[in-house]
Amino acid sequence: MRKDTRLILALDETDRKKALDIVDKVSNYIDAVKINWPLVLSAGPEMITELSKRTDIVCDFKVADIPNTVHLIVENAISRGASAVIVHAFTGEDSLTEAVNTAGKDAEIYAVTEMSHPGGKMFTALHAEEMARMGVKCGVAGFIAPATRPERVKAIREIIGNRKIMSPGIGAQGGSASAAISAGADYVIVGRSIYKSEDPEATAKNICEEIRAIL
Ligand code: OMP
Repeated sequence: MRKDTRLILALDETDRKKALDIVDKVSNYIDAVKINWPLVLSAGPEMITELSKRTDIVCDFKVADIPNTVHLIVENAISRGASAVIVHAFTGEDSLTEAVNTAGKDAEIYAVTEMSHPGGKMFTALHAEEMARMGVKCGVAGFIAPATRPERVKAIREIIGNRKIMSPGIGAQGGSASAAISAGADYVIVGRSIYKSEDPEATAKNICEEIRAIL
């Protein structure tokens, strides 16, 4: 995946036409579109293929299952055009290794360490460093770490060397793009602040400028 603007659009807009329109408006300002269940369930998995013709697609299926099921989901997402797939790390080494092996050279696997919402502190945060070390051992391309707690992005960065970090939780969840990038994130993931904005293009542009100013 390219690393140019460092902004990834979380396209959780469930209206297919509106979703495509937003991507058109912000396409100059994003490195990739992240697709999660809301859009896939409302507009169908064909959206992965359709959008992959315009930009890189991160399939955020937060896969959390036994290795065989992980294999089937990751393989399907990649065959539809995903450049990266997000999986949970708490499922353990065998499931994570299966995701990495399934992706091979065709796509990247990102593992969730600590979730960005308040509930993320209850369980995921307690094992985030351990999951990051396991992810490195399993050969994942990168990790998801919370922009709502930049100090935790920094902690994960110290463990994972030059593997990548995508950081969600900007704007609607209270985090800041520049703080996440300063803490060591490669990309910020932004959803509602852009797709619910009156002017998605201007909002995306502002976030890019905020990031560029600190690089
Ligand atoms: P907004 O809060 O609307 O910017 O959206 C954030 C996006 O990132 C959503 O698609 C979430 O599902 C996703 N996300 C988190 O918010 N927190 C996490 O800890 C992990 C993710 C993710 O894996 O992308």
